[in-house]
Order: sequence, then structure tokens, then C-alpha cells
Amino acid sequence: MGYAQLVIGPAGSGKSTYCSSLHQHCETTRRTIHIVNLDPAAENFDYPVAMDIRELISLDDVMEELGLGTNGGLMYCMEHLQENLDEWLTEELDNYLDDDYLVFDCPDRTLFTCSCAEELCETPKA
Ligand SMILES: Nc1nc2c(ncn2[C@@H]2O[C@H](COP(=O)(O)OP(=O)(O)O)[C@@H](O)[C@H]2O)c(=O)[nH]1
Ligand SMILES: [Mg+2]
Repeated sequence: MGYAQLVIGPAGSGKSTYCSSLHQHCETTRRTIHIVNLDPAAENFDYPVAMDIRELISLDDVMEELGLGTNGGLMYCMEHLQENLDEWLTEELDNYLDDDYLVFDCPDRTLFTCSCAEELCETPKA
């Protein structure tokens, strides 16, 4: 893959809305972007999802199977993503070309920066 943008911010700050607007703008201007959902709690999308963390792990499954609450479940999901970043994300990124543009719709900022933002920034360079 060639280029990436990480959309971060607190819950409800408009990250997914921004991704959706960006996708619409690119469609209008006949450009192609690929949006990656990294929020394991996300359910509805206003944009086509190119890659989805929920294929790896979803908050609902974690809460149900491990009996965790929302925060504990999100922490678990982020740790799981961190542990599987190489295997899952690197493999998925191999499907994209050098001039592709990816936009990562990230989960809540605190949980995300606590766990795997740094690793994610390093992964596309690998
Ligand atoms: N007033 C206002 N509301 C917004 C804006 N961007 C998003 N919202 C609303 O804020 C809520 C949360 O947005 P969302 O994109 O899901 O936030 P996320 O949790 O950061 O992904 C939604 O109801 C949006 O319609 C904005 O620029 N201005
Ligand atoms: Mg969102």
C-alpha cells in the first residue's frame, strides 16, 4: 500500500462521519480511497468497508464469551489487535498497491493510543 491516514479522536467526535464524507468527496471527484474499520464496536457504516477489525474480533463476541463489560471488552479487543497486528493487518495490506490510499477509522482515542497506535503506524512501513 502507498498512503494512509489515521483518523483518531474521542468517541462521538465525528471520526466515522469524516471518513464517510471523505469517501463521498472522493467518489464525486473520481478518486479511489479504501476505508478500514478498526473500531470493534462499530455496527453501521455509511461507507464501504474495505477491511474490518470485526473479521478478527468483535466487541459483542468478546463481551458475550468472556463476560466483560464495554470498557474491558474494548481493552481486550485492542490487545488482541496488537498481538495479531502482523498476522492480520500486514496480510490484508498486501492486497493493496503502492499508490492506494487507505483511511483508518480508529476506535476511541484513549483506548487506542494506550495500546496499539504506535505499532499500527509502524506496520505499513514493513
Ligand atoms: N454538529 C456536528 N455533529 C457531528 C459532526 N460530525 C459528526 N457529528 C455527529 O456526531 C455523532 C457521532 O459521530 P461519529 O462520526 O459516529 O463519531 P465517532 O464515534 O468519532 O466515529 C453523529 O451523530 C454525527 O452525526 C460535526 O462536524 N458536527
Ligand atoms: Mg466511529
